Amino acid sequence: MDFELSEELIAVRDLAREFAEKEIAPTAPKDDKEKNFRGDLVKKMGELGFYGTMIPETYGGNGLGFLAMVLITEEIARVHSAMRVAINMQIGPALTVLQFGSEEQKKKFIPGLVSGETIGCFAITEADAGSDVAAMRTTATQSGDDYLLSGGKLWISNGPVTTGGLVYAYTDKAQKHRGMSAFFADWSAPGLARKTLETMGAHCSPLGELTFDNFRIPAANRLGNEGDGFKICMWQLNQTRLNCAAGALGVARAAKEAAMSYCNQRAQFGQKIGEFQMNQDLIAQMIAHEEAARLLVYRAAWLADQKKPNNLETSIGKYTAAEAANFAADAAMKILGAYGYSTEFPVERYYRDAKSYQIVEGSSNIQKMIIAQDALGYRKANRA
Ligand code: GRA
Repeated sequence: MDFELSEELIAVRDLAREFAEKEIAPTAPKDDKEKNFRGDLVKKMGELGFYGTMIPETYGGNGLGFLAMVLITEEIARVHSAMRVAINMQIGPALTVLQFGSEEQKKKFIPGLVSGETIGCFAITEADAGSDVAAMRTTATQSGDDYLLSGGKLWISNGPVTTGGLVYAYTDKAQKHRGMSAFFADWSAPGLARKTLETMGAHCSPLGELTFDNFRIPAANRLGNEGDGFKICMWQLNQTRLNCAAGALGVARAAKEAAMSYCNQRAQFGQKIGEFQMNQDLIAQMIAHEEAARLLVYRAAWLADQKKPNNLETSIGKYTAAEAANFAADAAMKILGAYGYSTEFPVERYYRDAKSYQIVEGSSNIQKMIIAQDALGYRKANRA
């Protein structure tokens, strides 16, 4: 077992850290308050190759691997969690097309996502289909050379701004999950209405509702065969879940750093508040939870880089990292008191953003279900 990062990975991590601190951090509070979508930063991250780590050079990537993606994502999320979502919106569709697309589809869709020219997304969730993906109702009916989509998607990251990404719909509702299909949509096609939704956190990651009224997708944009959609979706979620896990590490670290710096600066009752054992307890737990989560997330990424099954390990990593982020944000709030609660300081943003990690990409309860059911032999988590 080797716990050292290679020189190449250290260089990538340092590049992401420098970019995050110089380009994202200075305006993060303002961007959060004003709910700005920073398309310029999304483009710059593309130019730096942040979306291409799992993509071969043929399609515009750099092939540095999953661990590189995890390192980059943690650094970005540490300064502004919402900007981490932007990474996932590019890599999710790019990786899925790489895995399931035809050569023509790969050439057509992947380079734009990797460069940030295309603003990506993946539209899975619906009003009545969150944890239960198979309960979705959107249908895709073939009409000549196109499919026409009816229904709608809810809580779609990048929904208001996406230009091209994945959408899942039933081509045969009678077949339950085996009748689901996956498509790559050009969101400028007719038949789409978008609405921006308001949320507690992740303000710079625009969230939307998409309504389809005979929304047109060329049949040539279907990934795989009709009926492959559910398995494609499960595969995709396993990749994008890892990005969320890495993002949660970044938030946990940011909250811990804020708490530690305050502990050494603030004095009450004649001593630094870090000298109080109750605060030391919180600091120790923050460190232990964060480091445990990081090792689990690295293990999942390492398995992915070895092309070994890793769904179970990804769920364990995502669950642990999401809980570590929430523990840390809550503990930082306790340590900073009014300065944590104040909107003039970043801890309340960490607190709001941390919450999203217990919800997105399979809630903490879904991860626990996957972990426990695998252990008990009710459902196999790892797939080839
Ligand atoms: O027997 P079969 O041939 O019908 O196949 C079954 C099973 O073998 C079938 O699907 C197969 N399957 C898989 N195949 C490949 C199941 N899992 C996998 C897999 N990983 N790979 C049906 O299986 P099932 O177990 O009966 O399915 P289910 O009970 O309907 O659902 C399973 C499960 C609960 C795990 C799934 O629905 C799930 O993961 N739910 C969570 C949904 C989720 O993560 N949503 C995320 C939305 S996107 C988002 O949050 C964006 C955030 C963006 C950001 O912040 O970055």
